[in-house]
Formats: sequence, C-alpha cells, structure tokens
Amino acid sequence: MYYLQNNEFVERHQVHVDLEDRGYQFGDGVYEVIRVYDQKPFYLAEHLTRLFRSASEIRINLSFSIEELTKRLHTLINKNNLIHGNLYLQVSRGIAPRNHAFPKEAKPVFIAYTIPSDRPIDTLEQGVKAITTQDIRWLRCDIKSLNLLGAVLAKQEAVDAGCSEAILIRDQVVTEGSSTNIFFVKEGKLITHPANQLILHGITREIVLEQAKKLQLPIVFEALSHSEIGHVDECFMTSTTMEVCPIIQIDEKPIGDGTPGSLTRQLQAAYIEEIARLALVSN
Ligand code: PSZ
Repeated sequence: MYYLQNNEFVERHQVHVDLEDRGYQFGDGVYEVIRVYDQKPFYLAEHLTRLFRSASEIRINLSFSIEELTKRLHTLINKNNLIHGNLYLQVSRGIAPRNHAFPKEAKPVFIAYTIPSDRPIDTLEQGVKAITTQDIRWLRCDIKSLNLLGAVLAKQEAVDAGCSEAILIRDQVVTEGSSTNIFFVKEGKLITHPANQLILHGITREIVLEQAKKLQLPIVFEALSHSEIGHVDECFMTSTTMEVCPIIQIDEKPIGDGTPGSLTRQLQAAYIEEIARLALVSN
C-alpha cells in the first residue's frame, strides 16, 4: 500500500507526521474524501476544486495544480489496485514552532491515501435513525476544515443514542448532518438548507439537486425549522460515502410511515444510475 506524501509515493512506515505539524496541533488545515468506484474517482474535479477553495479560504497556497494532483491521484489508485473505496486527502499549513499566527517559512504538508470499502448497500436499503442536537460548530462550515470537534461530539451523541447521524440545529432550524447534508420532502417538494457559510456545499448534494431538476421536482432552498421535522413526509442524508441514504426515524419518532420514502427511492435510483454511468459497478 502506497501513501502520497507531498510529491512522493512512500510506504506506511515511511509516512512522517511531525510533532509540530499545525494540522496536528491546531487542526490548521483542510481535507477531502473522494469515493472510488471501479477504480474511477467519482466527481474528482469537483472535490479537488473544493479542496483548493477550502485551502485558499484559510490562506494556504498549494504548490501544485489541480491537473498535477489529478495525475498523482490516478497513479496512487493504480499503484494500490484500489477497486472500490475512498481516497482521503489532507493539507496542513506546515511545520513550525507552536504559535497561533501563521509561520513565515512553513510549507504546506500534503498527504493522500486510499481505503478499500464497499458501498453500504444494506444501510442504503433500510435507512437509518437520527437524533437532533445543537450545532455548536464555527461559522465557516463551508470550509472543509480539519477541525471536526463539533461534528465528532454530535456524531458520538447519535451513536450513544443507537443512531447513525446527528441532525444539527442552529437558531431553531436544521443546518445539516454531522457528516452529511440533509434533505426533507414535504407535499412533493424537496427542502434543503441553502449553500451558505453554515453548511458544507456537498458534492453529493449538488449531484442530487441536478437529478431532482431533471425529474422536475420542486426544490426549496430553505432551512427547515426544528418543530417542522415531525410534519415532513420523507427525509434523507447525502454524502460521498453514504450516497443518498434514507432517514426513517428522528428523535425516536418515525418519518412518514417509518420506511424509506418514494421520492427518496427515486433519487437513490438516479444516483446509482449516475455511478453506473461514470463507473461500472453492480449494485
Ligand atoms: O466517510 C464518511 O463518513 C464521510 S466522507 C464525506 C463525509 C463523510 N461527509 C462530508 C460532509 C460533511 O462533513 C458535512 C459536515 N456536510 C456534508 C457532507 C457531505 O459532503 P459530500 O457530499 O461532498 O461528501
């Protein structure tokens, strides 16, 4: 198994994380997770564009181009014979004696590696349970920052309650999930939070919105109030690894009849078609 550290392909024992790496000490960096289906990275250009944007928003200048990185990631997938799995990328501001302000000399540290994994087909079929909890994260959730404490604490709360996801509530409205974007269906309309600084602009969310447009589903870009959750017909979450996953229960109460909704199923099917169009996976 190979790891890409800066420009070099190295083995696991050769990967070096410095004590004074700002990613390690401050969470001062950004990352991406990309799904690989049948050896092909899915929507790679969109993920790399987001990585470069996240880096630029926190004033990290990358020394390579999207084109160069694309080539190296394809090489990494080939070297590791990755068929289905995830590609993890992270960039930290670099290594320097601990001090909050940006170091003058530090060069960004880049790492990429692959993790084999299958599609979560049973979960996608059955759907998952969720809880709601306060969104205690910072106000730039559009940056895919290495600082994940708000998400980690929310996800653990969900797991402690026997659930898979925590739906985050800020100022009495739903923003997104701890690691997913959230959609609701009510009276035939698709409702999701607008893409502003309070949510991550999910690549999966964007693909689903494109497909919803093609299916001519009405889309409402509004934050659903917490108190409205009990009155929706369907709910689902989207992410790179969870794709389009039904949410069948929130805070112990069933959504609709407590089984995956029909529009959710339609959008799931459209998403699987998109995977099949760009890769060739059986499902
Ligand atoms: O492996 C996992 O569980 C993954 S891989 C990517 C995610 C989870 N989540 C990304 C994410 C997120 O962290 C937040 C806060 N909101 C939305 C998403 C979905 O973004 P995309 O669709 O780009 O993966």
